[in-house]
Amino acid sequence: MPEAMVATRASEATSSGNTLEVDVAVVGAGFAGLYLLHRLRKAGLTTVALEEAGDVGGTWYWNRYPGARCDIQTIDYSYTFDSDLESTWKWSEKYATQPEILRYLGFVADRYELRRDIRFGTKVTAATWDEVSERWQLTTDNGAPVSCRHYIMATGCLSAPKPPEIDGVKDFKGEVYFTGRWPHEEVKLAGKRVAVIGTGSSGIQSIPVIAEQAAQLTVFQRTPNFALPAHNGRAPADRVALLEGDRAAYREQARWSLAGVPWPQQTVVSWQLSDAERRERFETAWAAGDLVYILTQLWADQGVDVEGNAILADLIREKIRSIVKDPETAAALSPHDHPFGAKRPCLDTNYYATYNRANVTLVNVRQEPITSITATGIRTDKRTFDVDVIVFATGFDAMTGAITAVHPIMGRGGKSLSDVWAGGPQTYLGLTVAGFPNLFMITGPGSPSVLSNMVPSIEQHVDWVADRLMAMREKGFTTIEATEKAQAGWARHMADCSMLTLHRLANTWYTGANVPGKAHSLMPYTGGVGPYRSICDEVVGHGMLGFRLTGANVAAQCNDGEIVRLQPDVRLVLGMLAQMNLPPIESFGAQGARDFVAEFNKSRPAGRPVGEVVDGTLPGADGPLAYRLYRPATPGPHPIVVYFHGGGWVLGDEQSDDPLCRDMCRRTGMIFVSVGYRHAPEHRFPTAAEDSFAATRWIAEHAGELGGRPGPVLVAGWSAGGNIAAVTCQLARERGGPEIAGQLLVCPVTDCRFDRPSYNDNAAGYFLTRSLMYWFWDIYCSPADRTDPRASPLRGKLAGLPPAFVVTCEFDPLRDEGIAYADALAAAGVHVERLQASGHFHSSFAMVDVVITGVSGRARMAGALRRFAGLSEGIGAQPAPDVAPQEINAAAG
Ligand code: N01
Repeated sequence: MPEAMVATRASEATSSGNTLEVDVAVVGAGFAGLYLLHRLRKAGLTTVALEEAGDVGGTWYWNRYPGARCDIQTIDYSYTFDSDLESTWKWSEKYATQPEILRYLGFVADRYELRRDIRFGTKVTAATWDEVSERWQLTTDNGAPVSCRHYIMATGCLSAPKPPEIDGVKDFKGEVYFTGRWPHEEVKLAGKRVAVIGTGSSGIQSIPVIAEQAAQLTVFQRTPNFALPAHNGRAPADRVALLEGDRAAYREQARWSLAGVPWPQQTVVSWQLSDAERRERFETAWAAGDLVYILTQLWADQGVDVEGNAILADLIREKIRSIVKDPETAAALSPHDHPFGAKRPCLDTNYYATYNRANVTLVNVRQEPITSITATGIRTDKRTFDVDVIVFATGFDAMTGAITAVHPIMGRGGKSLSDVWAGGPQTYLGLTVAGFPNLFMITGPGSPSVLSNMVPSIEQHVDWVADRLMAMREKGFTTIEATEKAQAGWARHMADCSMLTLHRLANTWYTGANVPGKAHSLMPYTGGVGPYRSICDEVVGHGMLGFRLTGANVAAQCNDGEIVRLQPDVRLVLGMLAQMNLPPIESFGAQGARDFVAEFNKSRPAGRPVGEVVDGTLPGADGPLAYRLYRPATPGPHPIVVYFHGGGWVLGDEQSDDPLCRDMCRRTGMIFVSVGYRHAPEHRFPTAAEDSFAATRWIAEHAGELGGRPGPVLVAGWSAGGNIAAVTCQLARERGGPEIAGQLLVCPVTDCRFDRPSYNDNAAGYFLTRSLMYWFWDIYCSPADRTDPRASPLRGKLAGLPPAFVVTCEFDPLRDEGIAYADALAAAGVHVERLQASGHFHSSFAMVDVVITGVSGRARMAGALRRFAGLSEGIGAQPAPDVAPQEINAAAG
């Protein structure tokens, strides 16, 4: 049916006594509520929307403050479900004003005749799940109660204004306005003394406009925010051309992008660019006036790494200083307490320049706290400001407030949603909550919502929910409810995702920190719009994984489980590898596999800068061996870590784990010397082990010449390199040195047995396969030699070995032999520390800057190496700059 024809469908709600009976009740008539009404009507479900406001618009109905605009380009901030609608409506500006967006939503409501199913001026006062009828019973403050099979909160994320939390508001005799509840009639500010409290998006948009009207404007700022010039005007020709060139492709790209706007994934990292190149990229972004662009397109590490982020933050602060004439005011306006993007940045028109006006004063509330509001104005602990008008731009009880603050929602067993969420929101997919059957949320906590372009996210949610309701009806199911297990799995996945970005490092409304007493948790999903969409699709593909479905005349269905067990970035990497459909590495033969790996490594991000990289050769057991030395930028001499690369004794060389060696050199503040030991099949067992032992001895004896600290060395290795590191420790103990202070074994090969569960559980699909391991073993070592401790160190004598840090990954065939080695070392009295990395695969920690969630693990490895080296609190023992202290502690616990 053409979308426009849906309007003609009759709404067939029935009444039972005084109660309106519908299939679905929706709260809210903003972007989400309107599209829901349309989709559900199209599906033939009777629906009513209950809306507190007097008309459609949702957030755009209430937020009418001066200067209110959208800050995602409006061509992207539009419905996409009906191409006719898209071609009928033309936006007049790059960033539409609030009145224009409200007109658009009114136009949509008219076009699909949605108002006839909306009860305006109606607040739901309670929603209760009735176990007997399996329906939600709603009471309202206006009109008949409503009984519905499904209840959908389309209440938005930012619709419950936060109380100002400042004493004395009631005493103020002047005018008081809240940006989130701005009056519909004209507010006259001309000639008045106005105070604005708050410098988030609402404050930053309204301050320049208010400054032009008011006689005097005083801005009370608690936390400075990053703001970028919008450069509003007509929509940029290049974006419009892209959209109009292939509208369907443009929209589809947005749906699978990270932020819901079709920009490509940036791959160049900050340290690959010169200062001049970074500045040029920044100036382009500053001139573009596009939040999503600057947040995603400058360099790949800006949103995930504090150092990459700090470069950008410095450039923005430089801009602030160049615009604001008074240096003290410029300093007060410059944010230093959060990474750029971790708190919602703003888009402005003349915001910073406004502080050059003679009638504008900035009050830094951090230095001069507001103590009270009096009858005549605002008092700080230093001064009193008499004003005629106070504007509160103090924000919202975000995400959860929009749902729990609206009315009590009582689920199964009379449990209230507010109680269930007292410790922070728990959801499955951000769409549903265990214990609350047939309740859905659109853009709820746990969905990408506010970290995305809201409109495509809303469309995805609505489509997913509407499709589920239709599928349930077809199969005769009447209830749907998330399981506790699925919900707990989603919480874990959310926590994993929170490590991807820097949002966790700031106190913001994303984390609930803006509301006193609110539980602290990062509420929006940080894994991205496209990945989220694919997860929702997978839930369906796996037979509604994590949902229990029941119906009177059909057998109940519950495919319980967790939808994502991999770390989010591991999932992406493995998904990309699966799409490449590569032949098994072992099918290339040894040289072919080496060529393949060399080629593959070219596409990975470059390693980070260290103080110095030196290539050289050292005498091995049987001729010279190449090595690569990584020296920290800090003054030496540094302890030395002898490193052995991975590659199954067949592949790789002293340079092939370059990003990992650089990263660990930076984190530990130690020299890493990566040894180019010889490989099979040209040099089979025990060459790799003997070369590595000889190299370690030589490095220990020549530590001073290498610029290292004389004395014991440490060893480290990944995969087969972990095997070699473990063997080197055993040989050093047996052969009278060198002295080794500690060993770091990352996913090591420790034994020639293949019957441990991880060899079966993770036999295929996680890059390192069982058959590839068989191949490596066959090339390296004859079956007769495999039980030699130089091949299987688990079979060696373990007492008296240096302290060890053993890393194992959940989705690795080698997981259990690594754990077995750690167990055996501990049983032999060796000091052992472990990291059993859940959701990670064999290559997680080696894929530096691709698997971002490996950061905290590498920080722990570095901390262990420093301790083993006897170093006092230092780089590694302190939280790495990109890991919050509580995460280190949690990980260590
Ligand atoms: O709210 P906010 P907002 N004393 O929470 C300060 C979206 N939006 O309405 O940072 C003194 O960001 C508070 O200080 P601090 C957008 O997603 C979009 O501006 O908590 N100050 C902060 O400065 C945005 O992020 C558009 O220390 C107090 C400010 O008030 C979200 O809505 C436009 C205080 C609140 O900032 C919320 O924005 C507008 C107190 N007691 C909004 N309490 C678009 O353009 C709070 N503050 C699409």
